[in-house]
Order: sequence, then structure tokens, then C-alpha cells
Amino acid sequence: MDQTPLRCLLIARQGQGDREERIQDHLLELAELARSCGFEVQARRSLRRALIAPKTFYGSGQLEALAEEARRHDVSYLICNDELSGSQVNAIEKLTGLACMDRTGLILAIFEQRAQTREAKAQVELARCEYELPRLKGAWTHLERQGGGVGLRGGPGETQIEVDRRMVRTRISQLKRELTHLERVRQTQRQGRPQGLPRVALVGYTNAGKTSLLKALTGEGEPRDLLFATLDTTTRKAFLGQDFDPETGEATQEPRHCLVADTVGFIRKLPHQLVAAFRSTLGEVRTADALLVVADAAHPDLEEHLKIVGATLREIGCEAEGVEAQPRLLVLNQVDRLHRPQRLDLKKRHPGAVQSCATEGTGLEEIKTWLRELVPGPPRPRELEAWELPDKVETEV
Ligand SMILES: Nc1nc2c(ncn2[C@@H]2O[C@H](COP(=O)(O)OP(=O)(O)OP(=O)(O)O)[C@@H](O)[C@H]2O)c(=O)[nH]1
Ligand SMILES: [Mg+2]
Repeated sequence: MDQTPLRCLLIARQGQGDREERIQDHLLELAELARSCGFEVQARRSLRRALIAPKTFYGSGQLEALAEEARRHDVSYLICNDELSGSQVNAIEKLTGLACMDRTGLILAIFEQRAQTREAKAQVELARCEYELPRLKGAWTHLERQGGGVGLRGGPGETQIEVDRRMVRTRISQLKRELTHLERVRQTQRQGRPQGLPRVALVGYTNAGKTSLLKALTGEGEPRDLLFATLDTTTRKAFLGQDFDPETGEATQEPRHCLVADTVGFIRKLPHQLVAAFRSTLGEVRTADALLVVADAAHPDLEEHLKIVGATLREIGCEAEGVEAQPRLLVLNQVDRLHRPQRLDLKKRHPGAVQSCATEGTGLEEIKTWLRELVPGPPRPRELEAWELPDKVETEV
């Protein structure tokens, strides 16, 4: 995206059972996503609709009113909180004259902007192909530009859309092959890392402060106030200090270190195409010796964020209990933004958690002590918290 931010309107459907407050929360998060993608948000609107209009999802009356508002404010994009089909996007674009994107499309666009390494680029393109496949509408110029347009018609009777689908499927196979190869490279790198050091992964909701904590622990990392600032896993060595004999004051152990990996953040309704495509990057989380689960304690939706993190961890194969369960420490970060009574309340709700401020280094010693005790020693039993366990009805992530 170029320098001048594109203006957008954000909309979300409010069905009969949806609380206004919840829809507003979703619109706020959508606004954060839009900002992180480089958009300027003109306005957020919840549209009351008991039933979905099959053709345009939101109904032509409400959409025409929005188009009018957009014209007045020089808005060119309409970003929708709801998942739309390809034909609904087309119908909305035709009716309003605005470019239309749904939430998954927006998250994919952010990932596309951020992807730096070959692996991240391939993962994001795979997710994009999986997303576009059921949405193809005839011509897929993006692929044709990549030189795939020659001699592709598969004989009489094959329509343009069939050709396009075949091209996307071919690209998906290529990308999967490339990712399998890159996964092997990653495994070799993993084996090449200093042996014997415990590997710890920072996981959590996006913008919680994972990278800030990496920086506080290892001196490296570039925190940014953007959703999905980090896409690639970065592993750095952290110095955890040294144990001293309290009587003699002499060092009793070798200085302790561990490897800390920063990872891509989670979000509610993280597009399943992205979870699937990022499986190998997230393998760093699955194979880590321990997890530091970082959360923004000052966020009004903290408890929901934790539930989403718990569910996403299960989705990628990290269980909270059982023989394979990794030791976990909940790090309630950004407590500098809370008042004392709020911190006390938090302590009651999450007694086993460390309260931290990554930017000032508060809570760091407690985290380091916990990490130091990881080696050596058997896993320590602990009480599981509600967010780590599946609900009777699983939270939608
Ligand atoms: N006040 C305060 N701000 C913090 C703290 N920790 C992080 N931040 C800020 O929160 C924002 C996000 O921090 P990051 O460390 O980039 O968050 P992240 O979890 O790595 O985010 P993604 O990589 O985007 O998923 C940055 O602007 C940080 O400066 C904290 O303890 N207190
Ligand atoms: Mg980060």
C-alpha cells in the first residue's frame, strides 16, 4: 500500500441474538486490523439484520445508504466483519461502487504485507490460494501474470473458471512441496542449535507484548503497536542468571541460558487457511520445552483472548494436560496500564500467573526464575485454569 492511507468503512451484521456490545468489540478489533493494514477508518457501523440477504448479505437498502456515506467522505473500501462468499463480494462491489473485503481477506492482506522470508511468503500465498479457490469468478490475472497463462486450456469444453481452478490447484501443490522442503531445512537448523538448552516459545494473542518480552529477555526484537507485527519465528538466546550459594556467595551452577522463540500472534476466528499454512512455523510452539503464554492484561477482552489462545493451542496440537503437555507460564503483561485494585483482582483470578510490564522489565526476574527451574527437574504439577480447557461447546477461534 502506498503512503496515502486508503479510507474505509467498517461494517458488521448484528443478528437477532447478537449483543450490541459484542458487535462493537468486533468492530473495534476490525478497526485495529484495518489500521495495521494501512487503512484509515472513516466509520464503524453495525447493521441490524435478522436474516442474511443471500445475494448481498446485508441487503441492498442498507448498502446503498453506506455507498452514499462513502461518496461523501471519499471512502473507497468497505471492510466487512462477516465471512462473505465470492459472489456476495461481487454483488456488494457492483451495488456500492466500493472495493469490498471480508475479515479473512483483510487478515490475509496484512500477512501478505508482513511476509519477509521465503517460508512466510509461501505460507501466506498458500493460505491466499486456499481462500480464493472457492471464490474464483472467471479470470485469475494474478497467476497469469506469473507466466502460467500459456497453453493451459485443457481441450474443448473446459470453461475459463475450470482452467483457473486447475491453475490454483497446481500452485497449491507447488507451494505445499516447497513448504515441505523448507520444513526440512528448519528441522536441520533446529538440530544445529546449541544442544541442551531448553527451548521456550512465546505465544499469545496478537499485540499482547510477545516481541517486547523477547526483547526484555534477550535484548533483541522489534516491538510494534500493530496487529500481526511478527510473522516469522525468531529464536534468540536468553541469559537467565546464575545460582549462588547464600552462605559462601559462590556460584553453584554454570550460568543458565535458554532459547526463546517469538511467534505469530493469535486472534479470534484466525482464518483456518492461515492456521493450516503456518503449521510448520507453529511447529516451533509444538516442539518447545515450555510455553510462555503472554496476554495483554489491560485489554477489556482479556478472558476471551485467553480462551482463544487456549483453543488455538489445542488446534495446533498443544494440550494443557496429559503426558505430552508442556509446562506453561501465564504472563499477564502490560499491568502498568492497570490500577492496583485491578491487579489484585487479576491475582485472584489467575494466582499462578506472573504480572509483568515488558517495556519496563517488571516481572522479568520471576519469569527468569521459572525458566531456570525448567532445567533440570521433572514437570511440576499445577492447577489448570479454565481458559486452557475445552468448553462443552468449543470457543469459536
Ligand atoms: N504499556 C505497555 N505497553 C507494552 C507492554 N508490552 C508491550 N507493549 C506495547 O504493546 C505493543 C505491542 O507489543 P509487541 O511486543 O509488538 O506485541 P506482540 O505480541 O509481539 O504483537 P504481534 O507480533 O503483532 O502479534 C507495542 O506498542 C509495545 O510497546 C507493556 O508491558 N506495557
Ligand atoms: Mg510480535
